[in-house]
Amino acid sequence: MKTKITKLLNIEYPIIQGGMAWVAEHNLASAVSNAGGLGIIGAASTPPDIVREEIRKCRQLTDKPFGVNVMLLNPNADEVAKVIVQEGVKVVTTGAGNPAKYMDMWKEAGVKVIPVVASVALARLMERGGADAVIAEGMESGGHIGQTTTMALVPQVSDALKIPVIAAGGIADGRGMAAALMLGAEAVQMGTRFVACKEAVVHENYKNKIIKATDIDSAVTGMSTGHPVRCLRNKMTRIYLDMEKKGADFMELEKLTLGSLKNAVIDGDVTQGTVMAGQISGLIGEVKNCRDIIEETVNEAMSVIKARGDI
Ligand code: TUI
Repeated sequence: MKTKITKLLNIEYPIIQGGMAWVAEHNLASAVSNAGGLGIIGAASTPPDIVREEIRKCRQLTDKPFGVNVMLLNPNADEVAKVIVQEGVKVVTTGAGNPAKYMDMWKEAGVKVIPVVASVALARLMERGGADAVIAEGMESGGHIGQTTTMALVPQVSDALKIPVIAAGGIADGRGMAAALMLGAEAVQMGTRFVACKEAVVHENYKNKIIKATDIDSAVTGMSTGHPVRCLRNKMTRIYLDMEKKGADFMELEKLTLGSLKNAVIDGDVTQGTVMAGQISGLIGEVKNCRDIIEETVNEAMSVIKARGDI
């Protein structure tokens, strides 16, 4: 399966792994890259020196291309942006903001820049600023989200841009991948699917919560604060949504989730912790290894595209 994205990134399959906070470390990123996709180290709020170590450890485990995701709400983002250049990382994805101020530095260093966008307006701005591709992420995704669905966002961003578009949000198998390609995408990014994978260094309670989830088990917290975050329903989301309904202020709500993603991912507290995951969790029924996820997704995408061609 060759697309503009496999050529741009020099990868075998047009599948990119989401840069999930606490989850996307060197073991997962190298496993995805070794299986022919693009693995991503999620810098999230990791200290810059640890990001540097993660990059070096990833390099020891793979000689294939991999990238780093910069979460732009992170106060350390300026330093992480420089570490990427210093370490010679070839691909960067960004999330939760506008990466314009880093664009010149990255382009001069020959880094391929792929911002996550949740609107056509930001996608256009990124293309004008020199982005090599964009990831159009729908609100089906886990974690920090925009307001538009993948189904509506991807064709509108594809029409608006000349650079390739990668679809994200609600994709976990070959049918989702095929649909994304039909909407104009040249690749897909999957997050939740790679959380429930063997190589992800994630507490088994977290993986099991995804495996057991149904279609209606996610909720969006933080609509009132301007930081909407999709996660699986639990005691934390019930209390959070109740407090939001009663008009709790931002700082009060923040206290409830301080350190709560780490508590869920590392310590396995999936009751009071934050279990970020997308709406597609209900489709994920088994923990699989990265290679099987990638190969099954690509094979299924190709076979459904062929089968539907006969309609
Ligand atoms: O970034 C993500 N997903 C994330 S980041 C994250 S870490 C976090 N932890 C606790 C609370 C909040 C965040 C967890 N999940 N996805 C990429 C993404 N970017 N989705 C949506 C956007 C986005 C939204 C608006 C990008 C840009 C934007 O507008 C920026 C602007 O300034 O115009």
